[in-house]
Amino acid sequence: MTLEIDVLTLFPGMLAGPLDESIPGRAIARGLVTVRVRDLREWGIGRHRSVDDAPYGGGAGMVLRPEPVGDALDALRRPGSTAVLMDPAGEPLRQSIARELAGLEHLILLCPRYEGVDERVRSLVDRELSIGDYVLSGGELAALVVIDAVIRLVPGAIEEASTVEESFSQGLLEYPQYTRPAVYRGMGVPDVLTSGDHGAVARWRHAEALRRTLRRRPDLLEVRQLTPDERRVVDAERAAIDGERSGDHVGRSADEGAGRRSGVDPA
Ligand code: JCQ
Repeated sequence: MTLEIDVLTLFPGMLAGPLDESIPGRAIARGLVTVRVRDLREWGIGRHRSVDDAPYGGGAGMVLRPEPVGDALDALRRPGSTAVLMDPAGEPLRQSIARELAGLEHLILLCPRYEGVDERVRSLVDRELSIGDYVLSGGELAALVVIDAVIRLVPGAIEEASTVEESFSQGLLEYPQYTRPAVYRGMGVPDVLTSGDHGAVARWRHAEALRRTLRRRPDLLEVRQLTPDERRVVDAERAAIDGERSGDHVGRSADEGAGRRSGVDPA
């Protein structure tokens, strides 16, 4: 069972490099995944293979016409295909969506260019995905993000344990990791990690993941049912955070200065 991905783009050259490298490159070389990049202009209209036009009602820029997209999807679709439009107005990509897509047989990723797509294109696809609240010049980089997130979940692409243990599988941010040297620029390594007590290491890592998630992404904890042990860790950390805010706190916690302070984007 191999996952097939067709990418529809006006800039096929943007996809090749990243897919040749690292985990995607190896998964493709092993035949676990097939990625075909197709030039949308193959389905362009007329002698000039036109794919875009000015917006009805006026305004700046050009809009992707529906016919090339419709014809391309007609050519590539089969029973069991899922067509995805990359779009900042789409559903935000999450690990659970990547998991869903990794279980499909055939994925078609449509990469828009220009100021957007004719609204009727939306009726031609199965879902619309965003990779974040910013505008890209086109959908290619967004499609690469989807492909990367999906490929590493295909069985055999990476060591199974790494995707199971992974933070987002558990709905938490990652715990801190350390490697050699034991002291770097005066900064040591937590003693528990060199204690040889595997149970203590596992408990510490889980507590650190909870603390970090509370400080940096409290929204992730709101949608998570905590065990009594987890509750205790989170309550203690919340008390520590309150202490830091009330002013008597001196020094920096490990997570200070690295993440969001208010949750409001000042831009
Ligand atoms: C995806 N976050 C940003 C670019 C217009 C559908 O209209 C457009 C789509 C794109 C490509 O997608 C993104 C994106 N997630 O820019 C312009």
